[in-house]
Amino acid sequence: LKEPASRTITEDGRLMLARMAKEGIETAWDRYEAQLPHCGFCELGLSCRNCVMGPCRIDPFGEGAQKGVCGADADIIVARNLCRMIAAGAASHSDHGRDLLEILKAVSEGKAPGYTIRDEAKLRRLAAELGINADDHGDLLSLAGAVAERLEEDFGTRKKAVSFVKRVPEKRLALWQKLNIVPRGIDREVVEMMHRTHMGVDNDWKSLLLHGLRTALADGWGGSMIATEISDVLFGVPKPVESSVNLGVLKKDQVNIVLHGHNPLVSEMIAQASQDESLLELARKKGASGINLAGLCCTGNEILMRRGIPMAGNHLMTELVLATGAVEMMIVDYQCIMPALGDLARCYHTRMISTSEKARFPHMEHREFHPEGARELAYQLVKEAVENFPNRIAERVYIPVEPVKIISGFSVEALLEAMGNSLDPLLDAVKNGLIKGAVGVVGCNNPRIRHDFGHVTLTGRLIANDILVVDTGCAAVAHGKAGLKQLKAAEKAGPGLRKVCETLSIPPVLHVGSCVDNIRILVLAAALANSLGVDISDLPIAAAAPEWYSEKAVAIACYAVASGIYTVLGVTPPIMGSRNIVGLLTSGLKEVVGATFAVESDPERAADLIIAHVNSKRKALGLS
Ligand code: SF4
Ligand code: WCC
Ligand code: FE2
Repeated sequence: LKEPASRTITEDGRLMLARMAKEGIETAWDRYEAQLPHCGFCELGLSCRNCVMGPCRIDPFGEGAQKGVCGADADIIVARNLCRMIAAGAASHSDHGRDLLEILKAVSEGKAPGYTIRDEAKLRRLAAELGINADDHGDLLSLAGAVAERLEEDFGTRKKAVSFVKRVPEKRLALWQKLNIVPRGIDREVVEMMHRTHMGVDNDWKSLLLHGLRTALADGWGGSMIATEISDVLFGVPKPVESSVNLGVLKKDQVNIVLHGHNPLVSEMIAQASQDESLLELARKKGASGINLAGLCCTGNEILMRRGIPMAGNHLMTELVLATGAVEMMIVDYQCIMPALGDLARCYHTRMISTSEKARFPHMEHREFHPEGARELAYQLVKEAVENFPNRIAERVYIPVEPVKIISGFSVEALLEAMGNSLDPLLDAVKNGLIKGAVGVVGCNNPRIRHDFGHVTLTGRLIANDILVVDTGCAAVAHGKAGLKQLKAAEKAGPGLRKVCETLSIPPVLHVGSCVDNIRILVLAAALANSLGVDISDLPIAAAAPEWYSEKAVAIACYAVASGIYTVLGVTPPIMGSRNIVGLLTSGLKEVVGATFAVESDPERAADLIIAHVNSKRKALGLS
């Protein structure tokens, strides 16, 4: 029985793990340990199963086989494997973006009752940016249809570049043009990557990796950007909002519905239904004092950012939430939903509902959402959750902590508004050294790293050194639980950052959203670079993913670096089998795209790397 404190730094996590161990309920940590030791070939990226002449493995010690059956060496195999991870990550974010466009299209055709254009101003800004003349469209719905169609074209093969490369600073775009890595079509780059990595196609590790960057850029400046922008149109641009986080957001006396996954399409409908007076009345009849929604992972981030719906936890907390015994229903869409959840829920009264045509899970009930019937289905599901309340076994309910308060909702638009609709206050603070720089701390949890330790330690060090932190995804939840998203967290910041936070009434760690919302950081970085007339790689900024696990995180890290942002990974990607590739990614890329990766599992040392990087960029800009 592993000591819970060695697995997580969080109080709710520790208490719940202890309880689950006592009840003999298995978690991701237990399954992780059952997998040890990991396969060394796979960890180094040296195994290939791209065809059935293999699988093949390269001996890292140089004694056994140095080539696969086809003749691929370590460099080719490592590059192909990494590139396929990028393609899968880019595909995931981008397919999520496409689903939003389909809803926007359905709204414009009147085929999605319940959904609407909640942010007309943003739709009009986007239309203008895309060169769509609003005067050609009599009404808003027709304009929405035109925007959806224009962005749907970004997925195809007929364009020279995806629409949002317009936002890329001039120098950066010129660099991409020179390298021939301007993303053309989102699907095109992903498909081309699958093609190139087939046996007998691209066997130059450098050319593979360059297309890897292009594929990642098709995500960052394509699919993810579409996902965020269209979510803002459909559900509103986030504004600062107060909420709370950790297992304590579940309520003993209410019907608890937990929303997990990534796409706000389902959760927004559930949020509407949960306010229905007849359902609230039904809840009271069943003995509950209300209907309480809570989020997990990025679906949680989406509804937290826009509606202030509390957040129950991040990736490694998703099983632990069920073990509270207080969840009437968990509704999932897709991505980062462990297939273990359905089985675990069978120990409790919890109903588990999957909703996406493309995502099914063992021991879940499949209730598919489509735009036409989404509102009715949401109503029905909330009703069934309420009806499940009397089945809760009161003696098994365990909600071990009180929630922690947070402030969320810092879209770029909201940040600008807080600064009087100008970037100047931020630029001035950077110039006069009150703020040394800014870092995006993002990404997942991973049982290889003590849960939330990487995020909280790194971020604590950064803000203490007057570096503003913006966060997304599961990192944001970790920071929230650690109290870093409150105004009083400014006390933990260095004197300069503290002053800025107090002047603007913002916390030192700003929540900018879900994982697709990492593009908000790109948009902000591009705007800062443009107003200084420099490239993104000249800014005193960086990114870090201290506890990443997913293919999506690889795509994000690659588009960050290709956009000129130095990125520190806390978990080693499977590339160590190729000295050439490690060299390129951690140093050679500097000459190519003006930024590199670093791998550092110790968050204290990661902080040192980032602080040194920020200071060197300041010096180059002539700032002290
Ligand atoms: Fe082996 Fe080459 Fe086939 Fe990979 S592609 S499994 S290295 S033969
Ligand atoms: Ni984004 Fe990582 Fe969380 Fe999943 S929800 S676990 S990709 S950070
Ligand atoms: Fe996510």
